[in-house]
Amino acid sequence: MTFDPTLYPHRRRNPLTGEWVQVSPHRLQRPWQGQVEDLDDGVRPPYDPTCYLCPGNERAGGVRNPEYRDTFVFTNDYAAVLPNVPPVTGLADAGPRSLLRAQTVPGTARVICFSPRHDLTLPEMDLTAIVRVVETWIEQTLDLGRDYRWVQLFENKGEMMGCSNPHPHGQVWGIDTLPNEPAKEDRSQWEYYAAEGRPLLVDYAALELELRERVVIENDDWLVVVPYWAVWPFETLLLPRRRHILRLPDLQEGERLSLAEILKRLLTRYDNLFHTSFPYSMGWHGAPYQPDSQDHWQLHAHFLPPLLRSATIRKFMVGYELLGEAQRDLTAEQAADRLRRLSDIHYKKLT
Ligand code: H2U
Ligand code: ZN
Repeated sequence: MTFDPTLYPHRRRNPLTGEWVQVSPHRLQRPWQGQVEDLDDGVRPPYDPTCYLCPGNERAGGVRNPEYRDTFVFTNDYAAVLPNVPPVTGLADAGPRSLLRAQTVPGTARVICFSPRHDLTLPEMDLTAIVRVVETWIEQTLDLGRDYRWVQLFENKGEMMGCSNPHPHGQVWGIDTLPNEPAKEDRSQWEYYAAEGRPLLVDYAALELELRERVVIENDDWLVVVPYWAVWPFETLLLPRRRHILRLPDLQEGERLSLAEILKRLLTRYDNLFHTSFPYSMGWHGAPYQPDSQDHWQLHAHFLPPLLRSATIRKFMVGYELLGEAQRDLTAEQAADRLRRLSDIHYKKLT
């Protein structure tokens, strides 16, 4: 027997987190009689008088949105983190009481409306409008990076991902500590940099460009791959193609434009995969704002979509995933191949 990754179960290691994922490609043929998600692909109006994100409408708490024309950012009316909180008291350094450990983390949570249009999503917006979203991400990173160590930009898209409103929007949180995922990535990138003298993700991008087994799309500045260690069926990683870039504000003007271009192409392919407005959580990871050198970091974005086989069948993270480790059926190479074969023209434009 010789090892064939498309036939035999195996584990792959995520070098960014140190975690392993179980890959079980032989399971792909199993029948599905479980949950089928409802489709939420109804046509929406460009303006919805009941939407709390549309221009001119009133939000919970009574504040009225301005008549904004491109992007609009406001402090979350139900912010999960707050700038001023008293320190936790009554902590013990040792003994059983030290098992009850807590910390206060000052933070700010904001909502970013991507467009005044209630009926659009990022892939359906034109390039100029997507560049404006990129610029807003940059402005927010600069602004919150002055006060906080970590700036987390993210978007939850689709009801399946718990998104509360179809109006195109994302969020940004500034917090004063590294959350779990960036903390793992910080450590792994630091260890690799210490051992190899080059940033982990700079080397990884070069390797994927050489192997070409998991590349989905690329342009002059950016690369999208299904990472070797992907957990979600159609998970992707968006990386600078060659240049070492610490954070979004370090992008040159041309890179902002090419970023908008590759985002539009990637998200269009996602929509085209199952002819649906593709749900996902996405987010940016860049170097933390801390005084010491952050050269081990490389800017990147994760796209984590739940869908597995159709617009209505999702991957569940349950059982073994929750209690053992993450598991997938389709290999990263097979997923990249599916995404690579799709068109850059949105399916809604073809009919
Ligand atoms: P989602 O990205 O998960 O859809 O969250 C949207 C946020 O919008 C959510 O965190 C906030 C919610 O607290 N929100 C407001 O700030 N004001 C409102 O009037 C309603 C929702
Ligand atoms: Zn709206």
